[in-house]
Amino acid sequence: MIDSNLKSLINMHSKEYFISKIIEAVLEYNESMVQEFAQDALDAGIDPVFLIERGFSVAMGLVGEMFSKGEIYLPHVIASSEAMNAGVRILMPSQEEYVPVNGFKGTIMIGTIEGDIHSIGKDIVAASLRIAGYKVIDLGIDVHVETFISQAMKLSPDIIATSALMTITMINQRTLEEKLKETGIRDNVRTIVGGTPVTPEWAQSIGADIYGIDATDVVEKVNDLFESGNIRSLFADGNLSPASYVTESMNL
Ligand code: B12
Repeated sequence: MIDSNLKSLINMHSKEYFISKIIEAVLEYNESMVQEFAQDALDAGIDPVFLIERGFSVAMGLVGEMFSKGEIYLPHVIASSEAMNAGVRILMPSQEEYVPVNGFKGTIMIGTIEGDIHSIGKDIVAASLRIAGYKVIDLGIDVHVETFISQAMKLSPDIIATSALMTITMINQRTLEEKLKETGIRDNVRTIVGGTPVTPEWAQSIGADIYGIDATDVVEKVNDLFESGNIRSLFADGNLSPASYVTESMNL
């Protein structure tokens, strides 16, 4: 029988092995290799959120740096993000066929904020939240503040999460906070903000409830929120139909 120290040593090494292989395969834009290693890592019992954060996210961070330095070009960014998405699909049961045994822990509406088309970080956060047991309604990129408001009123998420990758688009996270207040639904929903230029100070200054630095951080904070029972729902008002709750992930 393998003693527990040896077991954790083996697990640690296989984790490092799979992480390095996943990063390598994404950097080589090799979708089938990415999928193969993602499946093998899952079979070896490695936590999918760990694989996303330490594997896919790190790989895409490297791609971002190389792109910024002019070492690679847009087609390479697209090819590596397609390889990442292929791997993430292996880790993540598709929302259509997947309902956790005990039901979803909650519903999170996510999108890249108005004016901003960066999708990679948002996709990583959305995938991690799905794997963690949340129903994720992904509104896509360049999501107008008005769309967040109208979809929130229709679909009653517990949380609205926005991604901003540019300083000029962060401003729209503030506009969203203001519009949520104006429309009278701010008290019934929690907000999360993230993305490279976003800071805890920014989150606090605009009145967002949570700042998330990355996918692991946001999953931890959202779990804490739900476990503490400190969550408000639009249903509490009794003026929104739970029937609207069944809509699946969407790309507008
Ligand atoms: C790839 C990329 C692109 C790709 C995007 C492809 C895609 N499908 O997303 C393309 C080429 C299309 C692009 C376009 C542009 N880009 Co660009 N892009 C990048 C780049 C190189 C990488 C971003 C990335 O994907 N990183 C990898 C992911 C994994 O990291 P991430 O996004 O930070 O996400 C993590 C965290 O931030 C966090 N997170 C992210 N979202 C959320 C949300 C929530 C709720 C939470 C909790 C956490 C969270 O968790 C994620 C996982 O850990 C960055 C530079 C860089 N090195 O960051 C520039 C960058 C963001 N781009 C920039 C610019 C200016 C542009 C353009 C305006 C360029 C142009 N002149 O046309 C356009 C944007 C047009 C528009 N209207 O949006 C600037 C922004 C500058 C600024 N601070 O304002 C940057 C910083 C480059 C630079 N140094 O100038 N870009």
